[in-house]
Amino acid sequence: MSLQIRGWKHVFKLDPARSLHDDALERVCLSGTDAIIVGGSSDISYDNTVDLLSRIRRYELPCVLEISTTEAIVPGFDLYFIPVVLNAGNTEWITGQHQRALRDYGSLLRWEQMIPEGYVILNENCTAAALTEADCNLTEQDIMAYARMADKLFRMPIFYMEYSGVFGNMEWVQQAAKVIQGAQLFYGGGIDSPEKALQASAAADTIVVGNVVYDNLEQAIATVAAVKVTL
Ligand code: 1GP
Repeated sequence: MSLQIRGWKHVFKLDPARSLHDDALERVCLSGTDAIIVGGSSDISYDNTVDLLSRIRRYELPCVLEISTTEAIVPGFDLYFIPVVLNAGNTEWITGQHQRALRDYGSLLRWEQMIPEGYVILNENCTAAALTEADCNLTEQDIMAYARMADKLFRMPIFYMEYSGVFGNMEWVQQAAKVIQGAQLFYGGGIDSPEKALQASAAADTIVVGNVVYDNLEQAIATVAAVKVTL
């Protein structure tokens, strides 16, 4: 199937390792969001990923797996996002795991479903930063260089500014949007209200809303309408 991510303004990211009641999942899936990304940084297993996919599949919206461990590559998603952490200190997260996965499964993959993400992790206190040993001590110039690296040098379809857990520097997101020509700019981190959703959406092409789904469902659902009224 050919699924267009280009028009996505808002996506929810759900963590297979965290529990979400059926009623809450229904509200998320019927919220009007453009898609669900399934992903997380710790305790992701094949079983909890299959379980969450099968529950999301009761609804019609697109469902993407953001692969964070080769042990939990579950068939049946619409698309697979492959993070390449450009500022990782540990090369496992740039090409290490990717090379091994391709060595083992490369001939079996349906390439039209695989979408690489040029990732820059910008919150030094998040789990993903610790895991990847990311260098988060970056200037605006450093970040713009990563934006160009993803967009121009590697021609990745997505450049993802990841502030997971905190609301980031929107001026930097706006600057990245100016620098990028072909890639789709994803922003994620700390969007916990319609106001922040609107701000982030003004800067990035696609906003990713995660934690607030678990912390305050009403606010999470309200982020969708905030973005949709800007359409
Ligand atoms: C995390 O970018 C997402 O990968 C969303 O971040 O959980 O802070 O909303 P939050």
